[in-house]
This record gives sequence, C-alpha cells and structure tokens, in this order.
Amino acid sequence: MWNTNKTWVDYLLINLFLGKTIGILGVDNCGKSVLYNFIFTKKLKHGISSTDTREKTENVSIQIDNENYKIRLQRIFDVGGQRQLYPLKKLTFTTSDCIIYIVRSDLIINAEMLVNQCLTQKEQEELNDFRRKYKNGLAVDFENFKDWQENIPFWEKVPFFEKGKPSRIIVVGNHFGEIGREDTVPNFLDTNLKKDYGRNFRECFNRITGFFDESTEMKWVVGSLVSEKLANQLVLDILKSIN
Ligand SMILES: Nc1nc2c(ncn2[C@@H]2O[C@H](COP(=O)(O)OP(=O)(O)O)[C@@H](O)[C@H]2O)c(=O)[nH]1
Ligand SMILES: [Mg+2]
Repeated sequence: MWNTNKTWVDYLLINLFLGKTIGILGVDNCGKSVLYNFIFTKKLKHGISSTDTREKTENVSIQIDNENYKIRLQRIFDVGGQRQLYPLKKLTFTTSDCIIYIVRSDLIINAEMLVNQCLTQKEQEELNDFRRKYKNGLAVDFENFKDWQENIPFWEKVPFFEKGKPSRIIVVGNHFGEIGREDTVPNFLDTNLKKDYGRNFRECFNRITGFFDESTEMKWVVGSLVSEKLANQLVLDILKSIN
C-alpha cells in the first residue's frame, strides 16, 4: 500500500518547485475519476457523476510501503474527458511533467484476450460500434497531443509555468469488467498474464494512435478497477512508473 502523509520537509521541497505536476487524461468514462479518488481515499467508489471541469489536489506526497523514495507532487489534475473541455485538456497537457493517460483497454485489445461473453448479434454489433467510436476518440486525443507538442512556439508559452509538453506519458490500460467480479477481467495478479496482456495492449494502442515522439518517455501499465485488490495493484504500478 501507500500513504499520503506529508511532513514539513515534503511541503518545503514541493514549494521549492521540487514537486512534479501530473495530469490524468483520457476519453470520457474510462475510469479517471474512480482512479483519482482511489489514490487519495483507498476506497473504490463507482458511479461518481461525470466531471465537466478540472479537479486538482496540491502539495501531495506519496510514500509506497517498502520503497524508500517519495513521490512529491506540486499538483495532480483530474480532467473531464468531454470534447468541449479541449482548452482544459490542452492546458493540462502542456503544463504537466507527466501525463497519466487512461485507456479502456477492453475496448481496444484483440478479441482473444477478452473474457468470454455470450452476446446476441445485435449486442455484438452495438459493442463493435461502441469500440469503433472509442478508438476514434483515442486517436483524436493523441493527434491533439502530437499537435500540441510540435506546434507551440516558445513565445506562446507562459513563462516558468508552461512546460510545452510532458516528459513522460504513462499509458494505463484499464480493463472494464463487472464491478466486484474479478472473474470478469483477466487475472492481473498473474505476472506472466499481465506481461502478455501488456504487450497486446501496447500493440493495439500503437496501431490506433500511431503516436511516436522520441523526446517523450512512454510507460505502460495494465490492470483493472473492478475490485479493491486489483485497484491497489493498478495504482501501485502507476505510482512506481511516476518515479
Ligand atoms: N462496469 C464497469 N464500470 C466501471 C469500471 N470502472 C469504472 N466504471 C464506471 O464507469 C463510470 C465512469 O468512470 P469515471 O471514473 O467517472 O470516468 P472518467 O470520465 O474517466 O472520470 C463510472 O460510473 C465508474 O463507476 C469497470 O471496470 N466496470
Ligand atoms: Mg471524471
């Protein structure tokens, strides 16, 4: 587990600009707010109403049990995913050191990695349509990222504040399942399976977004938020990728 207790040293270091700024982005309804809340409360709260603004927590210090480093954050943003929030997404992207980008991996990975479900033909068609739209939203986000990275001239950046682009993007594959039922998602506690799933996820993601930028470090994490046990594991993997 991890704890978010702060000491005065943490405050001091964060306020000396030694803390990172993190933004959580992703297409709407992919689990951003559930994850954001879980990091701070360790309670899995599903069904939170959708965010149409940007939430932030400032001066965050996170210590992972049995790891002797702290993650210190100046601020962490949870941004709503709707299209009309384009300006907020852009601002978040260009002012963060690190972006945690959440993907509904169950909507993009190859069918053979999906847990078997029996669907009628109509349901299957609806799902295919939903997957197509989702992939499109994903591609649009990363086209925007590419655009924002390449096309911001330095004189348009807010001095000392706007970094231009994040140095790291953590792409998080979040496999949706039935809440409370771990048997409806792959077993992410199995290291080998997680590795295979991760590889498949990365390939599918790359095919959809074609995102490539040498100066941005990409990290990959996969998991699920259907249970506290899996959410714990997912958050730990994300936190370790921040450092
Ligand atoms: N069925 C199902 N619903 C989920 C899962 N994870 C999150 N949700 C729900 O999906 C909705 C959108 O999640 P939210 O975190 O608000 O998405 P955001 O728009 O990215 O912030 C919420 O009602 C969540 O409870 C999952 O694994 N399975
Ligand atoms: Mg949200």
